[in-house]
Amino acid sequence: MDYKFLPTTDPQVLELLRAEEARQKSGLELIASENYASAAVLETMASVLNNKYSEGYPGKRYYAGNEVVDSVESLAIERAKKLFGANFVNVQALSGSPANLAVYFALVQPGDTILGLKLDHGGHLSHGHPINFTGKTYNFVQYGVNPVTGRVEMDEVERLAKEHKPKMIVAGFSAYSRDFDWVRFKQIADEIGALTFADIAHVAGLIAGKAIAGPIEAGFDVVTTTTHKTLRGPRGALIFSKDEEVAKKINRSVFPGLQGGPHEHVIAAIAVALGEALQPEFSEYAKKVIQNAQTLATQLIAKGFKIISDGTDNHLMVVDLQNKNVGGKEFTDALDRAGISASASTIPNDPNPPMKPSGVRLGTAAITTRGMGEAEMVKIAEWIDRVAQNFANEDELAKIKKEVSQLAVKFPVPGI
Ligand code: DSN
Repeated sequence: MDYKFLPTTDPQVLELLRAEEARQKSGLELIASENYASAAVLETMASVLNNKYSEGYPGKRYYAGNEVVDSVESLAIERAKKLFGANFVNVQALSGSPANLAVYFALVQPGDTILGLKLDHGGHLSHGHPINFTGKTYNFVQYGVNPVTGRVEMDEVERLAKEHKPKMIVAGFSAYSRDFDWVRFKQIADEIGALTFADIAHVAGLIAGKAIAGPIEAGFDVVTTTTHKTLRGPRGALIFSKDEEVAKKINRSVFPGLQGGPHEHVIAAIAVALGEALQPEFSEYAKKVIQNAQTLATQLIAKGFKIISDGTDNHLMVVDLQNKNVGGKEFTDALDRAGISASASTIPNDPNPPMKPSGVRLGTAAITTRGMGEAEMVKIAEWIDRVAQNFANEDELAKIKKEVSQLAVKFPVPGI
């Protein structure tokens, strides 16, 4: 990236930025929640919009001088509505957890019963984990995956819904590789009069690219997403609402309920990313992400890796490492030393504690952005297998790191 002012203003920070650029260029990014924003998105975040306070919403601000900001935020809203086919959207939540918090704050009361997916079965902390604000504030009942199939069973969700009569059903995940049956979730919720809330942070780009179905078309009341995972934008969030009444409550919940001034430089960058996602090439990207994940999963299974649910319908997979005699943390540390970034992950009903989980989560959103395809997935599976067999062999890890770097530099990182 071209830095015009940092060389003189702050060479110390510049040096760190250059080191991170080198790391991103020479390594392989398999962290399922990460991606590379385009140069245009990065450039927009570095704009003068950073200088502006704009509490309120377009046309109704508490500070002067927001004519341009109003247009920026309205553009982001219109593009988000168009891309996802949504009726209402809030673009101000700072990221995924704050967006989810805004939904709960708007629509349920402390102590209300909510149904959500368990963290170690692929859910998110903000879907009711006992150590999270959500688990401490609301009465979460948690559904999980079937221990044999590794999939969410809708009959079990229905049973729990009818038994516990939650006020809200949360559908969504951060480590689950199969399609969610949004339509059935909505049917179950309608039968008991529950609100439907979907968290599509991981798969928003795949839904936007029409590679998989989404909850908005299934009629969910409210849907949140981050904007930086498969959607490939800056770090931010969107909250979609079906009805005006819900949308008003969400807006009040975000501001003044939980946040002050929105980050309009990020909102402008969200508009840019949404503009990119509205282009036909983005659909191709979304499909390719899934193809790559499926190729990687097939290759790993052929090498004896056990993937939860035996495959993937999206960009990610959770690998159960118990038959490889290496823990998730040990393995991701070894992958890191071989130039491959991944995140350790719990597996359903993990016998080990969260700090020493038994699995690893892998994703293909970032490597697909770099233009990698089937041949690279085959190679990556080979390296992952070699790391598993040599996780304590520093010479072999260094050798793999060199090979990884030789391949990675052939695929440019956007924005660098
Ligand atoms: N940190 C994100 C992830 O890795 O899935 C979720 O918050």
